[in-house]
Amino acid sequence: MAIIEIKVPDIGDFDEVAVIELLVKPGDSVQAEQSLITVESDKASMEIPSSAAGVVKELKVALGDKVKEGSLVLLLEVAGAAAVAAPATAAAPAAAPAPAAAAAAPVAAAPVAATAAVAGPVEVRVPDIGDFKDVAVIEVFVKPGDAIKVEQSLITVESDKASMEIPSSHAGVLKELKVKVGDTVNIGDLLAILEGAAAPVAAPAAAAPAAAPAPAAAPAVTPVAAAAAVAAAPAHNPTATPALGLPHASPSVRKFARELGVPLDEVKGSGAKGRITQEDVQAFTKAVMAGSAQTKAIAAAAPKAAAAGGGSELGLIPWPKVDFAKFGPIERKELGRIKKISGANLLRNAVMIPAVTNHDDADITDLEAFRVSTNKENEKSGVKVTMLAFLIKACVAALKKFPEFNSSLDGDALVYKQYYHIGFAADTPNGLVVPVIKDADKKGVLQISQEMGELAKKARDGKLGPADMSGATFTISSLGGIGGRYFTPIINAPEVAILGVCKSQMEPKWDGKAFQPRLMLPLSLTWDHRVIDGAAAARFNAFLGQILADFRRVLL
Ligand code: CAO
Repeated sequence: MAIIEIKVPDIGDFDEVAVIELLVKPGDSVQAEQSLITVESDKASMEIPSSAAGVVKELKVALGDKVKEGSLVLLLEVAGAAAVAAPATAAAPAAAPAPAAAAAAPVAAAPVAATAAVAGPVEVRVPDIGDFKDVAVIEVFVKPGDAIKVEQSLITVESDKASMEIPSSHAGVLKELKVKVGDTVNIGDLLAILEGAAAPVAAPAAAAPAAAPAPAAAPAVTPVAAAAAVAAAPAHNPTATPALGLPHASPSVRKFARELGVPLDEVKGSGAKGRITQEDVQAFTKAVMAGSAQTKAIAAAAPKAAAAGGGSELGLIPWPKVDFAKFGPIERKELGRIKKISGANLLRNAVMIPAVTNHDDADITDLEAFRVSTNKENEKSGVKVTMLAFLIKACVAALKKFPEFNSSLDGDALVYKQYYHIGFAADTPNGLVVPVIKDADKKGVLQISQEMGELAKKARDGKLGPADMSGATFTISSLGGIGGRYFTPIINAPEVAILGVCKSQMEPKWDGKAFQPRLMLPLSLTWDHRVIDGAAAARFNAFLGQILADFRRVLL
C-alpha cells in the first residue's frame, strides 16, 4: 500500500475554477477514471477523475475552494503497483490530457473575427470539440426568430465527463434550428441557420477576449480543453442566475435527473448559489412519488398529447428497478416481436385515450340455439358458425345506428367512416394480433365465420400480412371461449371503441312471474370519452343486447 496525490490535471485555460461538488469522501473506494469532484467555471462544469484506483485517504479540497491545474485534490491509498505509476498520471488523468488550451480556445472564437456579421443565410456548425464523439444535446437556449449575438450560447452538449455550451460563430436572426434535445452531435454538424445580419459585430476583440491568436487549423481538443474553448465566449454572467433559466447542476446531477425523468428546471437547488445537488433531485422525486408535488410535465401532458396527436412525454417517474434474483431464482426471456410492437401501441392507447368501460349482459339463449342448429345443418359444409360472427354482424348494426362509434378523431374533427371493417383480437403463440374482416356489412354470418376461421389460422401460423390487419373501424376482443366475466379492453387507436366479450353463462332471469334459465353474454364496451359520452355508450350496449336477443332486428 502506498499513498499518492491526486491533482487537478491540465484543464485548459481555466485559470481558477470553483469546487462545486465533492463526489467522494474519505474511506470510499474509487476506480481509475471515477469522478472525484466537480469544478465549474462561468461556462462549463467538469468532473475531475481519479488517475488511479484506491481508497480515499484524505480530501484536500472543500466546497467553494478555488483550484487550478496542479492543485491537490486528495490523497489516495493505492496498491503497490499502482503506486509506482500513479504520480506520473495523477497530474494529467486520462480523461483530460489536454493539448495547449490556447489552441483550443480559438476554435469557437476563430470564425468570429472573420464572419461575425452576416447578410444572407449562414450555417452555424459544431466547432472542434476535441475527441468528444456523439455528444448529447441536453439544452437548447434559442428558438427560430431569436436575434442571436456572436458567441451567444445556442445549445449545451454533454459527454459523460463534461458539459459545454456551444456558441454561435455569427450574429443574425435564427432562421432554422437543426438540433433538438436528445440529438447527438459531432464536430461539423449543422446546428442552425442564421439570416439577415443584425447590427455589425461591435468588436471582434470582445467576441474572443481570452483567446490567444488562432492557429489556422485548430487541433483536436480534449473534453476539458473543449470546455475551455467554450469558456472563451464572453456573453454570460458567471455564476449568478443561469442564462436563459438554465438550472445550475453538474453533469453527473444532470445525468442523474435525466435518468429519473426529473425536469431540472422545476427542482429548487439547495447548493451554493442555488446549485441543484443530487439530494435535491432525490427529494423532488420522493415528493412527486408521495403525491405532494407534481411536475409541470405531468400536469400538462394530457392536453399536450392530445394537441400534438403524437406521443408526447409524460414526465413520469422511472420504472422501478428490482433485482428479482435477490428474492428467488429467475429466468430472463426477451419479449417477442409482436409483444414489443403491440406493447408500445397498447401503452400509447392506454395513456392517451380517456377511456371508459360500460358492462352489460345480452340474452343470447335463442341465438345460441339458432347457432347450434345452424351448425348441425351445415355440418357437411365444414364451416362452423361462431358466436363471434354473430357479434360482428350485430356490431355492424349498432355502428350504423351510432355512427360516432365507427369514427376516428382527427385533430378537432371527427372522421365518420362509411365502411364497416371489424377487427377481432386473436390469441396466437407469439402474442396478440388483430386481423380484420373487411366490409362486414356486406357479408353474411356464414361468410364472416369462414373468413374468421381462415384469418385466425393465418394468425396462429404467423402468416398475416399488413393488409389483413389494417383498416379496422371497430374491434371485438372475445375471451368467450376461455372464460371470465368482464374485462376492460384497450381501444385500438385510431378507433374510438372496442367491445370485450366474455363467456356466456346460464343465469336465472325474472320474467315477471318466475325465474327462467337464460344464457347471458357479458359485454364490456370501452369507448373514447372525447368522442362518445356515457349515455351513447349505454344506448349502444342496450341496442346490441336487443339485437343479440332477437337477431331479426338486424333486418330492421
Ligand atoms: N361464451 C361461451 N362460449 C363461447 C363464447 C362465449 N362468448 N365464445 C366462444 N365460445 C365457445 C365456442 O362456441 C367454442 O365452443 P365449441 O368448441 O364447443 O364450439 C369455444 O368457445 C372455442 O371458441 P373459439 O375461441 O375457438 O372461437 P371464437 O370464434 O369464439 O374465437 C378467436 C376465435 C380467434 C377470437 C379466438 O380463438 C381467440 O383467439 N380468442 C382470444 C382473443 C383474445 O386474446 N382477446 C383478448 C385481447 S386483450 O388481451
